[in-house]
Amino acid sequence: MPDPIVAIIIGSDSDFETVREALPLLEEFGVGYEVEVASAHRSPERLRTYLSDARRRGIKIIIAGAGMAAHLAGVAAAETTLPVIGVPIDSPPLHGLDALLSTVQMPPGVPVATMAIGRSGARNAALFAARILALSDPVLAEKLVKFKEKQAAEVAARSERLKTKIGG
Ligand code: RP5
Repeated sequence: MPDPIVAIIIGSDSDFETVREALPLLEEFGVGYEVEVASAHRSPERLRTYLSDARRRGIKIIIAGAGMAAHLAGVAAAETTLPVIGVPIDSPPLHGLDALLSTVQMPPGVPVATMAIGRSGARNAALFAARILALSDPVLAEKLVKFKEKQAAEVAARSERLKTKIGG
């Protein structure tokens, strides 16, 4: 695997089932990543220490996934100047609406690019990270063009399959 340039931090190992959706996409694009559990609430010192040398270690983008009163992405954006992409995790009992509002409603001056709740958000976080990195990586930019083409072809194939199924 290439050296990590995307750091995926999660508030709990219970968040991993959701954010793992990002991993195959990052691998498909050849983007190195690392995964770290560090909670803004339960282990603030550990989180601060991890973030303090992230840029020096070569990390370019942080994806932060957390549930409930999710402050992980916001704290990451407060502690670094790296771009932070937030993924609200759909934990019970509010199924992610709590995490969405906690992640998206940042005060002016501390930006978090907030994705959709749950697995869709995790996938889009990987794609969004790849788009940022592709600004200075033409090979990656070409991979993103191919990805879009493949995705569009899949929609057409699904349409054909559906027509065959319903005889339309
Ligand atoms: C948040 O609390 C975590 O991000 C997780 O989504 C949620 C529940 O954590 P666990 O009780 O499963 O460790 O901090």
